[in-house]
Amino acid sequence: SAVAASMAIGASASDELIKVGYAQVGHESDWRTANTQNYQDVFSEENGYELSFVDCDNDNAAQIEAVRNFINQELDYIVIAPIQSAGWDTVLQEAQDAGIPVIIADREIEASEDLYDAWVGTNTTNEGITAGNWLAEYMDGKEANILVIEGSVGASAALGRTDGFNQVAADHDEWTILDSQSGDFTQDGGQEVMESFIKSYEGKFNVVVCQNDNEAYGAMDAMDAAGITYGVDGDVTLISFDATHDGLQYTLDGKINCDVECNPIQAEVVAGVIQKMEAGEDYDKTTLVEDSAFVAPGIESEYATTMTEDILAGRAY
Ligand code: GZL
Repeated sequence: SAVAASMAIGASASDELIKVGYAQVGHESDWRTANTQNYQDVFSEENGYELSFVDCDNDNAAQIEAVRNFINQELDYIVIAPIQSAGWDTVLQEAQDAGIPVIIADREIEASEDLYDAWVGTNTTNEGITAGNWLAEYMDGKEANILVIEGSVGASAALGRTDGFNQVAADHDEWTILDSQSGDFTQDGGQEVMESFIKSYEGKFNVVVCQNDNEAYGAMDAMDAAGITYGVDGDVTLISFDATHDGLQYTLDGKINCDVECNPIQAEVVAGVIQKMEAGEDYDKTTLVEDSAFVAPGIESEYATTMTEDILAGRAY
């Protein structure tokens, strides 16, 4: 069941503290670690919050259970970063019946908008489109035989990136997507899928798309072990998502050709919505957290910024 690290921060006079529950996806990636740290920094006692944080360990049933527990604890607000897009209607109705506002964060859900009060996150379909547009610019009409390591099955971040990239691929007859499998947004998953891809497609692929940086690290290990070169000086063009610190270091080093950003620093925005709810003020139902993209030195692009040491030094995560 869930790693219920219920860290109720703020013991003193907790009735003055705003009680917020955060049902977090898990601890699958560097992105997730940065997102968790951001929430723990923002929803601190000195900022007036008592945070109940549950790491749901990428387990959908456990996440639903965590939300039910927040309802039973009669928290003031519930924030959910949904592992899966589907299956939320029932527990969201329970939260609504209990009069507890719900903010969906990071990823999207398929439930009716009436069942939650606000959404804060990124547009992962646009991230997929950015990756596709960059590849089209970079390949400049050359043939691309593409392998895709997808994120967690059923996660909107994976569904969106796949959908966006495929929208662009549909315009390129010279592209073939040889295979597409889930690496579950983890480094081990990326390595296992890449090892399997190499067995089936060695010598037949020249592009690998990893739907997050940790999968890319695993894919790089697998390609290293097989003597396959990648990056700006390699045989394989490597695209990743998240633009975490290590991902951008690899991009700066030319090992990752293009890293599409997905910003995990979202807690301030969520706190802003909660403060407006507290004050009875109007708030935005939807807040999009902006993304960009980065490419290796030597690559000029209309869709991405060329990495420099200064950019890396200035990154928040
Ligand atoms: C994206 C986020 C994804 C990251 C992965 O918004 O949900 O989940 O891309 C993380 O690193 O696992």
